[in-house]
Amino acid sequence: MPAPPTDLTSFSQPRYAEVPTFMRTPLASDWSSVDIGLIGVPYDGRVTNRPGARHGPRELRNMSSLTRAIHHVTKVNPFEIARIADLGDVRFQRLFDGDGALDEIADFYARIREANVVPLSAGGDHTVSLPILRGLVGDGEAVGLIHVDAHTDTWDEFQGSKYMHGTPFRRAVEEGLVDPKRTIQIGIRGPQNHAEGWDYSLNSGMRVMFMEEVVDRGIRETIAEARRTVGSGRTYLTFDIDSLDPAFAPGTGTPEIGGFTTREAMQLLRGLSGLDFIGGDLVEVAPPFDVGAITATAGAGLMYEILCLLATAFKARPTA
Ligand SMILES: [Mn+2]
Repeated sequence: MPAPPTDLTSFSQPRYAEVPTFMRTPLASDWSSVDIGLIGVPYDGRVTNRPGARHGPRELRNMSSLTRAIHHVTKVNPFEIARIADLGDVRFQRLFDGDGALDEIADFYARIREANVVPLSAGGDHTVSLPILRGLVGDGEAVGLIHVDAHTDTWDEFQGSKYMHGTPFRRAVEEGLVDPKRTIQIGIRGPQNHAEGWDYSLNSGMRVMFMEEVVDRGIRETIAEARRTVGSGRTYLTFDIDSLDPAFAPGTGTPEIGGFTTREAMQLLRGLSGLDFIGGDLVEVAPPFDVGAITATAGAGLMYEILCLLATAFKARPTA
């Protein structure tokens, strides 16, 4: 019997073959030989509208089988720069136990930080970014944040809960994980029933670029504004797939018309190269509402763009 292939990044087997890990990277249980970890966070217990993002990681893994190595614009090959592996999913044992699932996510990412692994995560609903930041930042200095989304996700609460997918970045500021003055929210749009999310973002010092400003000034100036806002310090990147227009990402819980094209999103992400990213996530892909894997295909492609950013930042670090 032939031995199973151990080096799928060399594309030794057709891309539709074998078990679909993220981007066909090896599945690693030993994190000591991993620089960048691809991680699934299959949790969607805190959504206000359509659930389904719990199925995001599996479908993103599937569509990411199409990933190739060398970026066609920057010529960056993240797989040459860093040791990249699929670390599997965050495991849950307290899924229905209060905030147990969020604690389990935070514990997982605290171990990721201890292991010196740079995480690229696939949600899950946007709630998961809060426990990811808790684990990753811990008691350390607040990080900068680039947040691409249709919504600010800075509500105070919903139905009496402080922890749901409309609140993570308000909590992250309150908990000292994120520096609001080094935070930019890009692509915000759509009506709200209360202005409190927008108000909180602006009053806390975040730079909020509503979609109209992005359209008026263009992607290049949006990039410049993002780079200016976060500066040279440690920064986290969070990308909500509902920042894309529903034409490009129908499979999501809270679709909002008037969003980015996939090409604009790629250009935007590419323009952030060279910033000191400590990790990133792509959230809110909900396969039950997807059509012909449009959303998962976009999500997998954007994860590759983010991977290139993380690998470039990793390479620039003195410890790399
Ligand atoms: Mn969001």
